[in-house]
Amino acid sequence: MHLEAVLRLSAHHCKPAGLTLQYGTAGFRTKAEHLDHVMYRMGLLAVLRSKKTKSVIGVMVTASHNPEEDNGVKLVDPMGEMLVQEWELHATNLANAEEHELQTVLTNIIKQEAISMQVESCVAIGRDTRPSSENLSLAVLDGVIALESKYQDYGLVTTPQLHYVVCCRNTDGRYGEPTVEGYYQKLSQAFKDLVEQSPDCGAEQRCLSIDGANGIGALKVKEMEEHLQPILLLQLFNDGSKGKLNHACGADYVKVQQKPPEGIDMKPGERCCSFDGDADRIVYYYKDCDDRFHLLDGDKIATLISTFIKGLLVKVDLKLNMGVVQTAYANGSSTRYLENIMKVPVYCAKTGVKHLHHKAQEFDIGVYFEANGHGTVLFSKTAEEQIRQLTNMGASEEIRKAAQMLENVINLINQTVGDAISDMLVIEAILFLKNLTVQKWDEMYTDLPNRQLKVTVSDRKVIDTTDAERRTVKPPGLQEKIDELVKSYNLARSFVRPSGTEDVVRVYAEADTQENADALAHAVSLAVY
Ligand code: NG1
Ligand code: ZN
Repeated sequence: MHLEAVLRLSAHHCKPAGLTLQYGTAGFRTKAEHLDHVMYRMGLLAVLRSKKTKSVIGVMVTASHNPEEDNGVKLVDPMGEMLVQEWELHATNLANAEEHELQTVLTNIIKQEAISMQVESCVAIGRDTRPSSENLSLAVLDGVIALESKYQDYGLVTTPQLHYVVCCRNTDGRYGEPTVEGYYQKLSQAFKDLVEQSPDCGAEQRCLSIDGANGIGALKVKEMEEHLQPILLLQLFNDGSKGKLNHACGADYVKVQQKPPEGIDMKPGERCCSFDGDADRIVYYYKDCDDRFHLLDGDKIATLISTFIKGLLVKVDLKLNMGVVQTAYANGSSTRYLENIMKVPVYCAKTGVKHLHHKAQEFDIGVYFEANGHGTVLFSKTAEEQIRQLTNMGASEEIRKAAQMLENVINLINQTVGDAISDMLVIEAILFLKNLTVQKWDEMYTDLPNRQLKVTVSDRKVIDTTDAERRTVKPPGLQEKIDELVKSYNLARSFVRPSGTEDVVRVYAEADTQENADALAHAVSLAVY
């Protein structure tokens, strides 16, 4: 193996001795100044992964909803999914190798994975709008160049757009044209086809206010806007021209703080939504006439979408099984509504999109959403084929129409990963078709009041969980304490888990009133501390 170029270029991206990081649910994520060497090495790893899979591999530079000073990097696998678990370990080993160990660690990965270095490779690179992202993506590029690989730099893109182009590149364009323009074309066409049959609605119903979190999503919505007119009239706030990325705005802020972002002009009853910093999450909200804030989070989105799809499935009379996948953070009311009223099976997965994605793949139609607004719908090959067949030769006009709508949903939803823009268009289309206001959608069920808190502890790893993170097994006695506290409240539920992206323990509690949810969360925090 000739790795001289790798070692020579690595001298420009030296690892600070002793610094260790872990490839977690969101890839690597930390302060931007600690990431240069990680980026270079992820460039190297992407090339190896590309050679191993004989496919284009994506590298996205972003830290999503985290503060502007942070950054991060994620690898995207051939079909646009997250990097496979076994390679997360390679990523961690490579990122943590001291300079003098780099050659050995790299050679070990090549050997262990039996990678033939002669195989061609190609890496697709994208980045968000953080000030640090451009230089960090150049460091990724250096790694790619060091291994003499082909690459394409897509520049400023949302995370889901990069997942989309990677999937297109590896499926000979069957998923779509592998460009950002191709993404706009595919989505806007599917959106228009889907809403074609909606009742004529007034201008008010066609207006949507978007909080772009001062990030890449804002930029891309501006680019896409003209494709959606005149059906959808978008008003963009926090477009990045003034404010700081994710600062007092964006989907995470709105969800965790349970209040509107700063910088948005909200009138009573108006439909608003917030993207996060890399536009893979979305939450909706509105203010009622009494100035009360109402949040429609990932659970409400999952409910809206699965109800709509289920309705169409009944019409086409296909025996396709549909399941909804949530995490422990899903509001208890949403789970009860889906199971008891909608009669849809619901599953709980561990936090982190890859866990939900894998579970959702077990169904013909798998709807998955994290409460924070990250999610999508997956259609199996069988489901897609059966639906497509009916669009050509449905037994009746009604069946053909319903099948056509399902096909439009398939084209509109970004099946590779949660996507704020794509999810927004699916939601908007359903609201148009069903002639639903945001208030009516909100009334599907009433969320139980809930509270999320963070607790800083000396070592969050002392907490170990089971049952999709709903119960702790370590430290001894903690679960018993939580059980005891939960007993003293009505409709209560609480759990704690170590965060995968921050050095904190997260506490979640829900109960019959906000005061009780707050009190329970507080009491559980003290038990953790
Ligand atoms: P952690 O920090 O492990 O809680 C957070 C989100 C996840 C997911 C990841 C990746 C919550 C409670 N957790 O994970 O849902 O989005 O970040 O970005 O929202
Ligand atoms: Zn994100």
